[in-house]
Amino acid sequence: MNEDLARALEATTLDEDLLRHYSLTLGRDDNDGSHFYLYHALALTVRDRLVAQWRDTRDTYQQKECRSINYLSLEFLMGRTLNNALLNLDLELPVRKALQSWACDLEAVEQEELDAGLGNGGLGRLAACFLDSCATLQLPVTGYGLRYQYGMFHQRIENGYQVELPDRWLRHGNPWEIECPEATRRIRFFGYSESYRDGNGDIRQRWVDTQDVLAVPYDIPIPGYRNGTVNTLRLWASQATDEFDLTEFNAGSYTDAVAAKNQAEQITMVLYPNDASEQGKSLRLRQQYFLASASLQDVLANWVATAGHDFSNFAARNGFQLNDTHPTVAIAELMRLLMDEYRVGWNEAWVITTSTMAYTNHTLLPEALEKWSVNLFGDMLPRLLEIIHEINARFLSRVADKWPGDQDRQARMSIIEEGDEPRIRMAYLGIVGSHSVNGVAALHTRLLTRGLFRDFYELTPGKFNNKTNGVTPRRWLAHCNPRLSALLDETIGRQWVTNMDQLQGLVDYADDAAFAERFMDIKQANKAALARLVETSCGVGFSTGMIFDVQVKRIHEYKRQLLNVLHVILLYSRLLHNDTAGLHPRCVLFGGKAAPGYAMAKLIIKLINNVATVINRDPRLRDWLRVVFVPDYSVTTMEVICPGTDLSEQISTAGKEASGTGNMKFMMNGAVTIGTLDGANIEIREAVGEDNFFLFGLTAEEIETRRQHYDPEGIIAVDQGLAQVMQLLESGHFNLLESGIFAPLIAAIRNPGDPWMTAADFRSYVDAQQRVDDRFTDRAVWARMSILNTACSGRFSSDRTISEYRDDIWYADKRRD
Ligand code: 26W
Repeated sequence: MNEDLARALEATTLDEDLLRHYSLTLGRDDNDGSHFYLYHALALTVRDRLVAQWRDTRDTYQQKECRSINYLSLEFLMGRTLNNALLNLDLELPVRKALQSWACDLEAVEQEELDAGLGNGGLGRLAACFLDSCATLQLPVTGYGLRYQYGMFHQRIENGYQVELPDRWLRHGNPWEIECPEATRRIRFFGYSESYRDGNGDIRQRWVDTQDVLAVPYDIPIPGYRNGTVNTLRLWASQATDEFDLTEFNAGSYTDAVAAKNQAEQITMVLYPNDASEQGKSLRLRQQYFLASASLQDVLANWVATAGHDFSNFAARNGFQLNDTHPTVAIAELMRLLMDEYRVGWNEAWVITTSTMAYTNHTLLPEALEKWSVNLFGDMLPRLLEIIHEINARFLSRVADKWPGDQDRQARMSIIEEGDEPRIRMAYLGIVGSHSVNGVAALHTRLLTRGLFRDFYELTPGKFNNKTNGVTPRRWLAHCNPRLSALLDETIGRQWVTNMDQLQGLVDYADDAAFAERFMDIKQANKAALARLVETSCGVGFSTGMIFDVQVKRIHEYKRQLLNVLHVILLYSRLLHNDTAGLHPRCVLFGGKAAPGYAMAKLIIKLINNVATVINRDPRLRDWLRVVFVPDYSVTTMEVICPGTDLSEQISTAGKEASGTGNMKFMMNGAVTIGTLDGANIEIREAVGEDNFFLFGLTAEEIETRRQHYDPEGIIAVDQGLAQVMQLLESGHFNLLESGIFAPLIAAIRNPGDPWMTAADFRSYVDAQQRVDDRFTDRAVWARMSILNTACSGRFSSDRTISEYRDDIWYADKRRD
């Protein structure tokens, strides 16, 4: 960076810059003290400092000629930016000082920022954590996503039901983004593919008579932790072209023509709020192709600008990580661009594609596996369909070579699923077109290679690998839990922020009474902060002496919020009978959004709220049990929730949760997990030791065996507690004014075909909860477990995960096939 610029941006000029942005950039009176404009002025002040480092980072990467990785994702669940930027740039203290003269505290200013909620849940937040780790590890990784006008909907609860409200997060502008119109790309849709003879007499394909849309990039800086590196998140916005409506202009219908622009600008209007169920909507395919094509054109244009049309080194210098199947159309699009736009032959294009693409799978649920109707796909992307057919034909001949005559296997492995309505299996396209396929936790990867992707594993075992998820310790410990952070700094030094293995040093303090006391005081203060959030958002008082028992995540049957509710009802019933033997008082907190079209998930929310109402209004239970559903769960609310949690609920049916990442955030902040042997829970338990984890439930294998003769009626008949719970539910006790509304939930529990087997794990869950009460009652015992959870959470830093992507996938010398 040039020295004058560097000096100008030092923290000492912060006051002046803040005032300048407030009064000049934003044109406000410097004494009106608006928190809103102060937030904007502060964001611009901080952004100036990021921009300066941004250029340096680009120069450094260019000089080093390193391999650039492009992380393609339909979701980036970023949350707020200001707090994270202040932490990573080490600007918190100077900013606090600068704000003194405005008679305003930083926390109040931070509240002005709306979350960038451009994601549904785990997959989107993982992408955000990964960007933080890549910048911190100084890896040249660019995030590519969509600039949705409307992010994840806001949730309100009315009469216990979820109501969705639009999230117009850009309504006041976004001070963190920089528009780059000079890098606008043109995206084609519809039309048809034709062959023609080019100037050299070669027969080639071209895609003509298309309807085009422009992709305009907006860049957001991603700072590493105090290392001068600033990476980029590039989000594309759709914009109509001008010629788009030429014919209508000429016909004189000016207003109709302008109105028609809407169509094009629809593409990036809204994030699809479906977590784990695929709906086959054509607008969604348009989003996927729009992202894939714009991002690939961007990378190729940059390549051609320096290397010309020589692609021999392209794969050595570029890689793409596909976040689930959502952007896998990129595989066919890269083939098209190389062949049709840059005259590369099929074989060379295929080598380039397969050695640059890598695919991450995030779910085993069949309903989440994307399959696009061949008809719909062929209408919208005719040239890409041709390419996919060709990829498939060549692939199936490889399958035939390996297993001659095995027709079944060919049909099973075909990228095109045959049937009345043939469909493209996007996961298979992802596997065939990539050099690496990974799952997100050890169990998940094993289930992929033994189950869902078994045939592919048998064909190319070297492609498959595991990358257990992680979360960034900057946001999920240093920022969200400043009290604990300070204690860690004092006890083991500050290195842990970028080297989480250092937390192991806390093991020595697990039995140190004085340390435990301080650790627990911090938990107490964080519980008080969480109690304030609960009071403001739900009007229910949480007392910090009680166990804070928390389940926050998307609402889904497989995650079994229902099992948690059944336990709450059991406690309620015991308390009504004055049966308090061995019980410790509890506050049970739920939070999470249901996909708007997912009726069962919405009904689970209603049940939680109705049960909460009955319990919270009963004065006899006041000191024993409180239940809330915190509305509008988000990244920002999690930042208050996880530091104040004692017990982390990770209770999915074994084999269904690919990894989970909330489980890791809770663990870092000293919560103890009650959980099944599912996803990363298994690795969490291994890391912390079985004594410091409340295990229950059937294993993934046992679930599959039990399924064949699952008999919930039999289970209920012999389990008094469960019978009592079902009796209360079925009597209408929680829905006196709304007769019968919970019938579908009751039927699901009693159904021998219940895929989530809630009743099967009930008794084991209740027993584990009893062990929680026993342990919690002894403060020293709980403190020890809690400290050990933080101490052993190092493995779940996304820095560890990203180092593995770097070593095994992005910079592995040997490309796999
Ligand atoms: C096409 C509809 C759709 C939308 C989102 C299908 C599937 C998804 C995602 C795969 C759902 C998701 O977020 N999966 C979660 O990914 C996390 C990060 O790897 C894991 O920790 C969670 O276990 C997994 O459910």
